[in-house]
Amino acid sequence: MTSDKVLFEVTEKHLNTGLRGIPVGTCRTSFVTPSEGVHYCGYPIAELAAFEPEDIVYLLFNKELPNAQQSAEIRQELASRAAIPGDLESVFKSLPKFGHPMDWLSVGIHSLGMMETTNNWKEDALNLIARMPRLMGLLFRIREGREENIPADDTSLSMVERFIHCLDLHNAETEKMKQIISTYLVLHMDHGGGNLSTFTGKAIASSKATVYSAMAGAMNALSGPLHGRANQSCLEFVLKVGTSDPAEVEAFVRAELAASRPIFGFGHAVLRSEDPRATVQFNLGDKICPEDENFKIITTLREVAPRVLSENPKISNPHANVDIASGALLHHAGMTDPTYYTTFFGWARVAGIGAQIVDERAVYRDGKGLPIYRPKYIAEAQTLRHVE
Ligand code: AMX
Repeated sequence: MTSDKVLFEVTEKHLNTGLRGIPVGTCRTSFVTPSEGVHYCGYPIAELAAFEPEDIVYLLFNKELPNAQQSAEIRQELASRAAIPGDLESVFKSLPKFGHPMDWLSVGIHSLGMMETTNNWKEDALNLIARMPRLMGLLFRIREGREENIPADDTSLSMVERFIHCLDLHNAETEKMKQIISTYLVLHMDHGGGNLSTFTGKAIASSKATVYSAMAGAMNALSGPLHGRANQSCLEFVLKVGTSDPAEVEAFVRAELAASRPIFGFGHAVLRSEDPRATVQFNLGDKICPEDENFKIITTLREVAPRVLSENPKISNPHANVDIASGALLHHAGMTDPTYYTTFFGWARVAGIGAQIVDERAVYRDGKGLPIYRPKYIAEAQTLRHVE
């Protein structure tokens, strides 16, 4: 894009608003619309939900869905890159167990970068994606103190199966867990170019820091309660509701609003209807765990909260967002500690952020990449007083 067409007129009122709504670039992997939510490479997310995560990695990097042979090849390729080139277990064993799992995730990714970088954007991005299942499995096991007898990685398995294999949970319903985590990963892999973690990752990479440094920074951005950690807060909220009785849920929602507390899992900055990613997860829950207590609570919330929130005309979207259902499903799958939930979000986003970093560093400007990010800040009066 090289024309002089005016896309947006920046006025003083746009300053100090966190770049909200100000166009800064283009995105080749995804966009979000108010009615259908996120689209990956042109496909509405609802059409992609049943694909395997490996196929969506292929889509984000190649901008087209794989055929059967390409699908087999990307699986093979990711498996061939999966071996962790150093002793990540020792790094994790040295971390404070009370540290938040997102901090562990960031340290883990940084550590992988210290163990090996190829200085090729795409190679590093794909290597990191391939190593995430093992990193996640080790993170869970070691932080929870289950450090002994960790099974060796089995690269004949899919990415999600490798994570579950590393957890080695006896009696767990692994088929359900696989379905829930696979769907979760596909739904969360990308969300346009300007969300904070993606933007942060691309900005760091623009200095030609490594994919690993950029991704660790992106994960730090994702860890905040206003960004990725909302999914942790959401399940904590559902546990606090504690009942699926519609009248009691309505009383709870009204009391939260009266106390100026948010109704987690509802509302969105862009969407103006229920997030299709929530719809997909509700449909999955209806199929695999309709009697789960938390699933019953969120099903009642889905009926009650939009009606109550609609009474406030300020609220642009009273409908369910992606975070309403993911926690209840992960909880059902045996992941009962919500402090880990954002790490799944981070795991998924490594694919989208990785693909966007590759585009910005190795595709745009005929392969030269974007220049280093440098938005303009305007000096305030007091900073100028000595030069006037
Ligand atoms: N509960 C209570 N108040 C809400 C609300 C909710 N679910 N959704 C919006 N509001 C309030 C806002 O706080 C804002 O109040 P203010 O004018 O006093 O600041 C007003 O309604 C207008 O907000 P908006 O334009 O409709 O939404 P927004 O873009 O400012 O915020 C969001 C979007 C998601 C932060 C907000 O809806 C919210 O806080 N939801 C609850 C928390 C939550 O579920 N977060 C996960 C978001 C996941 C995602 O998909 N991004």
